[in-house]
Amino acid sequence: MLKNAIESRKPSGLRSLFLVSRGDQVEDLFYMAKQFAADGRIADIRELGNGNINDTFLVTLDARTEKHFILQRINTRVFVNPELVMRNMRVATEHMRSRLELRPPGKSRRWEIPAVLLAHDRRAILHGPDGSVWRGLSFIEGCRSFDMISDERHAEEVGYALGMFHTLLSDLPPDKLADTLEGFHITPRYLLRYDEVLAQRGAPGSPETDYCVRFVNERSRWAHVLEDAKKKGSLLLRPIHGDPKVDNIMIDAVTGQAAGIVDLDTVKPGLVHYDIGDCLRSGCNPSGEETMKWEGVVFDTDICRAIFRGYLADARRFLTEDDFSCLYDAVRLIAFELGLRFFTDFLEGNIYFKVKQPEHNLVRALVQFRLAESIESQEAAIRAIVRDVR
Ligand code: GN1
Ligand code: MG
Repeated sequence: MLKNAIESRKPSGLRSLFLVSRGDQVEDLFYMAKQFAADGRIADIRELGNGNINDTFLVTLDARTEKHFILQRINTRVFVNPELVMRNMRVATEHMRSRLELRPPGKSRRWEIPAVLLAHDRRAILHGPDGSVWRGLSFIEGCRSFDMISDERHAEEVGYALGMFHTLLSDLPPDKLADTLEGFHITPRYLLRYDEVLAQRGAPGSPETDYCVRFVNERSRWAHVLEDAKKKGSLLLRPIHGDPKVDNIMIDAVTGQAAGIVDLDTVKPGLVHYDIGDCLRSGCNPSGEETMKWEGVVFDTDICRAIFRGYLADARRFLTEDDFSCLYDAVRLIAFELGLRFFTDFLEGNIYFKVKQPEHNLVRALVQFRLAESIESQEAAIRAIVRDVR
């Protein structure tokens, strides 16, 4: 895996461009990075985070001033219309920026919105020679993100960040955003796909896959809960983030406060419940979603309370009675849904999520199902938290 492109650069200097090779894909990272650098100079490029879809790099422009930006190769098998993704990103970020400007000066805490960078040719998307699709985004300086929540203060900041994000977009009509990923978070659609894949390919018989099949079967009727509420009109479409997991929340390294939320690919119309569920399922699992020890996975209700406390500080202003009544189901559902997506991808031969080994998606599914089970076993406690904090 590429960690530091400069370190592995050929010392001979004969090759002016660094080539990263992944399978038969050869990309010119430096060339792409230079398209977004004002004076064309790049000090360093490192792989950043562990996203399951896109490839993300942190580019250092000048080692002395530590100025960075983000370079990303967009996965066009998932985001088939990257132009539309960028358009949504522009609409959402411009709206949030104009809302931020209305805040009274001086009194507010730091909040940064990632900006889309234009390349030298003024385009927001560049195509590599092999058809790969690239973009540049601003980096929120002086911040870190974490795969797991460390304590209740961190949890409250994670919740605050999502509440801030929803609040800033709460007056953007959702139809100003395109649906860039059809079916995303529509659990019944994932169930249909799962049924098809299972019928076509079957599941390799093992205690783990048997557990997964049983787990999905026992919950397939209930899994319509949010879509049914949407159809009835009790839950409304709003602009959502789509992927507000813990490592997308940027924490200021000095103050420890949340300073922004990144990864705006899945900003689109949806239910805020998908976001709240995703934030809680990723934040309240102290083992992390990549643990191999899936049997020990539990949902931490202290962290859950702290995330809700942070989230509702702002968001309670726009949530309705019906919104509150579906929060427990949202938490349970998004853990179930992600497990279902991982399990389906495992059965299908790992074509959607990046994997490090063939059973990676199976283990990830087991983690999420175990988490969903832990959520179910603490239903009364989670409902009580929602009652207490609202
Ligand atoms: C994917 O690539 P990443 O990590 O930002 C996925 C999310 C999942 C997440 C699980 C577009 O996000 O929905 O919750 O993995 N994104 C997409 O880690 O499918
Ligand atoms: Mg993402």
